[in-house]
Amino acid sequence: MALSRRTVLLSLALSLAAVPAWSASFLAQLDPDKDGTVDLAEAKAAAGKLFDLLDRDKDGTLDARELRGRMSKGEFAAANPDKDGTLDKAEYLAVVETRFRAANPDNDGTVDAREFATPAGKKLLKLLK
Ligand SMILES: [Ca+2]
Ligand SMILES: [Ca+2]
Ligand SMILES: [Ca+2]
Ligand SMILES: [Ca+2]
Repeated sequence: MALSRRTVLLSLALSLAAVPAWSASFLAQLDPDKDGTVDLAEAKAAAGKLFDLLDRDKDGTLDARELRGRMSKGEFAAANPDKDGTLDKAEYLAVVETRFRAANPDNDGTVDAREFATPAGKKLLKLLK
Protein backbone atom coordinates (compact mmCIF):
# COMPACT_ATOMS: atom_id res chain seq x y z
CA MET A 1 0.00 0.00 0.00
CA ALA A 2 2.64 2.43 1.08
CA LEU A 3 4.61 1.57 -1.99
CA SER A 4 1.80 2.26 -4.45
CA ARG A 5 0.99 5.49 -2.69
CA ARG A 6 4.60 6.44 -2.95
CA THR A 7 4.55 5.56 -6.64
CA VAL A 8 1.52 7.76 -7.13
CA LEU A 9 3.18 10.62 -5.32
CA LEU A 10 6.33 10.12 -7.32
CA SER A 11 4.53 10.14 -10.66
CA LEU A 12 2.56 13.15 -9.49
CA ALA A 13 5.78 14.92 -8.67
CA LEU A 14 7.20 13.95 -12.04
CA SER A 15 4.15 15.21 -13.91
CA LEU A 16 4.21 18.43 -11.92
CA ALA A 17 7.83 18.82 -12.87
CA ALA A 18 6.97 18.16 -16.51
CA VAL A 19 3.99 20.50 -16.78
CA PRO A 20 5.78 23.79 -16.20
CA ALA A 21 8.42 22.84 -18.76
CA TRP A 22 7.27 25.86 -20.70
CA SER A 23 7.52 28.30 -17.82
CA ALA A 24 10.32 26.63 -15.87
CA SER A 25 12.88 25.51 -18.40
CA PHE A 26 11.76 27.11 -21.62
CA LEU A 27 10.90 30.53 -20.30
CA ALA A 28 13.46 30.48 -17.51
CA GLN A 29 16.17 30.77 -20.12
CA LEU A 30 14.38 33.27 -22.32
CA ASP A 31 12.52 35.25 -19.71
CA PRO A 32 14.89 36.30 -16.93
CA ASP A 33 12.46 38.93 -15.60
CA LYS A 34 9.83 36.16 -15.35
CA ASP A 35 6.91 38.22 -16.60
CA GLY A 36 5.76 35.30 -18.75
CA THR A 37 6.69 36.89 -22.06
CA VAL A 38 9.86 37.51 -24.03
CA ASP A 39 10.65 41.07 -25.07
CA LEU A 40 13.14 42.02 -27.76
CA ALA A 41 15.97 42.63 -25.29
CA GLU A 42 15.45 39.18 -23.80
CA ALA A 43 15.25 37.62 -27.25
CA LYS A 44 18.50 39.29 -28.26
CA ALA A 45 20.24 38.27 -25.04
CA ALA A 46 19.21 34.64 -25.58
CA ALA A 47 20.18 34.82 -29.26
CA GLY A 48 23.58 36.25 -28.38
CA LYS A 49 24.23 33.35 -26.02
CA LEU A 50 23.15 30.83 -28.64
CA PHE A 51 25.35 32.56 -31.20
CA ASP A 52 28.41 32.11 -28.95
CA LEU A 53 27.44 28.48 -28.35
CA LEU A 54 27.04 27.72 -32.06
CA ASP A 55 30.29 29.49 -32.97
CA ARG A 56 32.39 26.40 -32.39
CA ASP A 57 35.58 27.72 -33.96
CA LYS A 58 35.17 30.95 -31.96
CA ASP A 59 35.94 33.19 -34.94
CA GLY A 60 33.04 35.49 -34.05
CA THR A 61 30.91 34.48 -37.01
CA LEU A 62 28.55 31.65 -37.90
CA ASP A 63 28.84 29.84 -41.20
CA ALA A 64 26.05 27.67 -42.62
CA ARG A 65 27.62 24.56 -41.07
CA GLU A 66 27.66 26.08 -37.59
CA LEU A 67 24.02 27.15 -37.98
CA ARG A 68 23.14 23.49 -38.60
CA GLY A 69 19.78 23.89 -40.26
CA ARG A 70 18.52 26.81 -38.20
CA MET A 71 18.25 28.82 -41.41
CA SER A 72 17.47 27.75 -44.95
CA LYS A 73 19.88 28.68 -47.75
CA GLY A 74 17.63 31.53 -48.83
CA GLU A 75 17.27 32.82 -45.29
CA PHE A 76 21.02 32.67 -44.81
CA ALA A 77 21.61 34.63 -48.02
CA ALA A 78 19.07 37.26 -46.96
CA ALA A 79 20.68 37.48 -43.53
CA ASN A 80 24.13 37.97 -45.04
CA PRO A 81 23.98 41.17 -47.10
CA ASP A 82 27.79 41.50 -47.23
CA LYS A 83 27.96 38.04 -48.86
CA ASP A 84 31.07 37.00 -46.93
CA GLY A 85 29.75 33.49 -46.35
CA THR A 86 29.22 34.01 -42.63
CA LEU A 87 26.90 35.81 -40.24
CA ASP A 88 28.49 38.06 -37.66
CA LYS A 89 26.58 38.75 -34.48
CA ALA A 90 25.05 41.97 -35.80
CA GLU A 91 23.72 40.17 -38.86
CA TYR A 92 22.39 37.35 -36.70
CA LEU A 93 20.66 39.73 -34.29
CA ALA A 94 19.13 41.63 -37.21
CA VAL A 95 17.43 38.40 -38.29
CA VAL A 96 16.32 37.83 -34.70
CA GLU A 97 14.74 41.28 -34.68
CA THR A 98 12.94 40.66 -37.98
CA ARG A 99 11.65 37.30 -36.76
CA PHE A 100 10.66 38.83 -33.43
CA ARG A 101 8.45 41.37 -35.21
CA ALA A 102 6.93 38.63 -37.37
CA ALA A 103 6.20 36.58 -34.25
CA ASN A 104 4.53 39.52 -32.50
CA PRO A 105 1.53 40.40 -34.69
CA ASP A 106 -0.27 42.18 -31.85
CA ASN A 107 2.67 44.57 -31.57
CA ASP A 108 2.63 44.62 -27.78
CA GLY A 109 6.41 44.51 -27.57
CA THR A 110 6.57 40.92 -26.34
CA VAL A 111 6.21 37.39 -27.64
CA ASP A 112 4.09 35.28 -25.33
CA ALA A 113 3.62 31.50 -25.14
CA ARG A 114 0.74 31.59 -27.60
CA GLU A 115 2.77 33.54 -30.13
CA PHE A 116 5.76 31.20 -29.72
CA ALA A 117 3.46 28.35 -30.73
CA THR A 118 2.77 29.92 -34.16
CA PRO A 119 4.95 29.16 -37.22
CA ALA A 120 6.54 32.62 -36.93
CA GLY A 121 7.14 32.05 -33.22
CA LYS A 122 8.81 28.71 -33.90
CA LYS A 123 11.06 30.33 -36.48
CA LEU A 124 12.10 32.92 -33.92
CA LEU A 125 12.72 30.22 -31.35
CA LYS A 126 15.15 28.45 -33.67
CA LEU A 127 17.50 31.41 -33.29
CA LEU A 128 17.08 31.69 -29.53
CA LYS A 129 17.75 28.22 -28.21
CA1 LIG B 1 10.21 38.83 -19.94
CA1 LIG C 1 32.46 30.37 -36.52
CA1 LIG D 1 28.21 38.44 -43.27
CA1 LIG E 1 2.79 39.86 -28.62
